[in-house]
Amino acid sequence: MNVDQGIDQRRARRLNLRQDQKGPVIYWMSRDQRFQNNWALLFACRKARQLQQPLEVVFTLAPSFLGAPLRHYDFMFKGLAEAETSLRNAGIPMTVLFGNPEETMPDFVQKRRVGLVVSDFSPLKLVRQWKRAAAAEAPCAFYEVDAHNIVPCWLASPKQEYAARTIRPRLDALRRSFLTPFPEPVAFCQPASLSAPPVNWDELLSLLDTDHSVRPVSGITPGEAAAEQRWRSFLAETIERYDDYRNDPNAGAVSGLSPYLHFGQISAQHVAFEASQSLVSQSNLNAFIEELFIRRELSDNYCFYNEQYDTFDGLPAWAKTTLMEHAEDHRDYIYTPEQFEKAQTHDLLWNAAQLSLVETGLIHGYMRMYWAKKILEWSPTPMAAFDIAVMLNDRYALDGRDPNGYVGVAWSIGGLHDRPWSERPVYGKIRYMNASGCARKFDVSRYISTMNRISQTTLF
Ligand code: FO1
Repeated sequence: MNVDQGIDQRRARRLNLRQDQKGPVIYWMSRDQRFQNNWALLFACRKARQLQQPLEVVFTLAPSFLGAPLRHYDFMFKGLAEAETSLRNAGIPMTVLFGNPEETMPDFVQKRRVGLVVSDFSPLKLVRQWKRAAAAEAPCAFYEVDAHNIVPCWLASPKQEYAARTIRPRLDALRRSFLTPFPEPVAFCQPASLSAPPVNWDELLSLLDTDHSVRPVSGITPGEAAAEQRWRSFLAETIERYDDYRNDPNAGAVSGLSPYLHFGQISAQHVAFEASQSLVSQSNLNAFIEELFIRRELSDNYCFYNEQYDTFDGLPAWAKTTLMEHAEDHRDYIYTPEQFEKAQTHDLLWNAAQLSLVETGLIHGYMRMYWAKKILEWSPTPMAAFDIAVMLNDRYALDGRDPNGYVGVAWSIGGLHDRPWSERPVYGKIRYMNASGCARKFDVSRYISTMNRISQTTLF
């Protein structure tokens, strides 16, 4: 295993076959928007030291991104501003390029005579297209470093995995060599010229083509420091209740890290490593690592190997077959996307889940499954259900537009990574959930009144 200064070389792969050139080293930050515990930044820094070149960070801001509304840019920009400050304090300037990344990045590489580019890793096809175009045009070397997963996605498996049980042995086999602490961010390479003024985030916000009707959320503080704070309090006060209470949305027993993980404001590896070194009981550690490591990396695996991850067509064949066999079944209720969006169904529990999405940008993991399955039950077709669930999740959930979100919808509506269950109307053999099932697990009326109270407060 070739570990060079604490960085396992298997974390990086080449996106073109050109050599490193003489010129500044660029970390093209996209998914992992943080200073600490960032393999892509550490790899770029080591390269800069080797080549005796300055290191710069570039963020390419697209005019729009899969329909992301103001809520997400507000959260992301506050996190990026914090990362910019941390980088500046380490002598590393950060530049934001506004426009289509397929054009702005190649243009930057040319103009600045860049020596080599290091990008982080996202399996989303839009981001992969940006990098494919930029790497093809770049006259210099282009590396991709998976700073998001503990085991680099392309190493975990060479193909789409069927379920957690098939990827788990592969991830477990590599866990020992990849679930490590991070090398200290030693004094970063020679400070570059920090003459550039700080990024004007407010001006950038005004340039975006984004829907301002989905307002910023108030209940969660963005950024790397707040993410770490959230993690520390979860580890100190809550993780011991995780296994027993994680499916109870009233219990507040989940980490609340998913928006921070989505924007890369905290490292999953850092969280998993600290958890495994802590005194937490084995059952709680196993349950937490299953979600944070196995399930999350299974989601990246799905999106990486299945380009139809965001559509009904990407679903397993058995699931599409059974859902289509029941596509004509009678539906007791049918709602339009607007009725779903405005939480105007007959089901108070479902409406409460939708209200939590709209008002807080968060929905409890167990409730997201119930929420998506009822969209299947009350939509005219399974294809429509899939699209409505993805649209609402991406529009309101802070962790939307994320592999975890696409896989969550595909699991709930399309049996992805699940198995066939006993056949029933509309669902076919897709696993069924209902309100009485929820009532067996938690106090439904308490959840409903909590969410209604939240929506009252934020409405006025
Ligand atoms: N990443 C970028 O590199 N540029 C963007 O303009 C950008 C916008 C954006 C908006 C909403 C959102 O949820 C994520 C966004 N990302 C952006 C983050 C990044 O692309 C993430 O890697 C993926 O969303 C998740 O893999």
